[in-house]
Amino acid sequence: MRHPNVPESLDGWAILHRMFRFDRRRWDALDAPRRAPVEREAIELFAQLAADADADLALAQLLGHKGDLMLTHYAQSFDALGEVQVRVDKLALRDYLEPHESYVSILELGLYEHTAKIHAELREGGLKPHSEAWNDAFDALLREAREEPRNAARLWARIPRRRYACFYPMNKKREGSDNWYATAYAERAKMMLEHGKIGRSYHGHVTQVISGSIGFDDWEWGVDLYADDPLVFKKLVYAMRFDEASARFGEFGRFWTGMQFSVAQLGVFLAGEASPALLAGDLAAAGR
Ligand code: 76R
Repeated sequence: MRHPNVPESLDGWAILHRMFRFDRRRWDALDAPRRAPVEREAIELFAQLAADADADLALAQLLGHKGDLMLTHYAQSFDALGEVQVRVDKLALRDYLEPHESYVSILELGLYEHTAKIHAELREGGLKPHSEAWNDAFDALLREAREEPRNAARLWARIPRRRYACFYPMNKKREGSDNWYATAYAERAKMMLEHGKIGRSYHGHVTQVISGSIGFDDWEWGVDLYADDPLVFKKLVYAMRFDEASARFGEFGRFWTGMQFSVAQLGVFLAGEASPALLAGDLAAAGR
């Protein structure tokens, strides 16, 4: 199970992003008494998911033609995500929401340094690599890391309630001398350390959620960024382009950018007469 080239990770929420097109013309053509129950039913489900201790849901109005509404779902397992997907699909509102894109991933905390340290400790402890005792010791150390309160809090953190959201998938390149997967562990670990340093200089200004999607979806990672000012995305992502891990190895998919809003504001989004807001209650619940 433990491959010497693979950095261990701690894994948390199963995540599903869904980007929909909203058929505003058809919605607008409905008269108010027909819109009301459709809206009420959707708000009820969304509010329930957003309040669930074992799940979370966030809504964002997307900018541009790549979709109008993004749902971000967190659940405890793929099975639970499947249930949530179907519950959303059974909403009457789905007659007006056309699926356009989606992304499946699992929240991860990368453990490059930790894994290297564990390797060294185990070697010093005289354990034979890949022996049963070696694997057991590895499991124990990872269990410890998982239970560390700071890590546990991040693995199961709620979706950050900050006004602006940006999502994009990415790969690490596999081309000639720029092949991430043919690069020595120690060198990758050094680049990730450097990456973390650049990232940390944005601490507080941005909340990033990295999720792994190798084996699940078309790209290798999903990157979610949340901030109170969209300019932070531009500055951070630009700075990261100079980081070796991105400059040499980063390959990016499409970017989705938009404004998060509260479930209670769904009616405002559907009516399209004002900008749906992220309400003070949601900001307070997220400790902001
Ligand atoms: O989790 C941590 O805070 C520890 C350090 C850290 C890891 C392990 C970290 C910190 N990241 C890690 C892993 Mn990151 N990150 C990205 C992108 O646009 C680009 O060029 C890349 C997209 C951004 C903007 C970003 C921001 N990070 C990863 C991984 C997994 C790679 C692997 O395992 O090989 C990817 C794909 C990735 C991509 N990163 C940070 C940030 C920020 C802002 C931080 C600091 C967080 C903070 O301390 O507040």
